[in-house]
Amino acid sequence: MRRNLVAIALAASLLGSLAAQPAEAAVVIKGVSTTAGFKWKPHAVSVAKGTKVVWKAVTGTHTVTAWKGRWSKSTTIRQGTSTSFIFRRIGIYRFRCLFHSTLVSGVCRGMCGRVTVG
Ligand SMILES: [Cu+2]
Repeated sequence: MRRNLVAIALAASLLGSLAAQPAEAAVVIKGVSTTAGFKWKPHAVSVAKGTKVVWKAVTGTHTVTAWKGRWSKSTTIRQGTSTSFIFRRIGIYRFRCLFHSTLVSGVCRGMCGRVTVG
């Protein structure tokens, strides 16, 4: 009986600490126009597990399209709108804009980016 009470108290404190966690911190990657064409700024970010990454189309219309890593996403964002993804697993995730990048022999050029989750 006493053991059960300890287990219940432990579970309650664990739940309490989970509930006290703040919402996932967000990292913002912006789709912008540069003299070298449209780019993601920053084009590479390193984040902790559980981080929400937000892509915002500041200038132009873009897609956030996964092309490498264990994830699936292809979302079009019109100027002024955004999309997001919460990265819950360690890994390297590459994305690109289908309108403003090329993918040739596994090399992305143009509007390409990378999220490293560690
Ligand atoms: Cu684009």
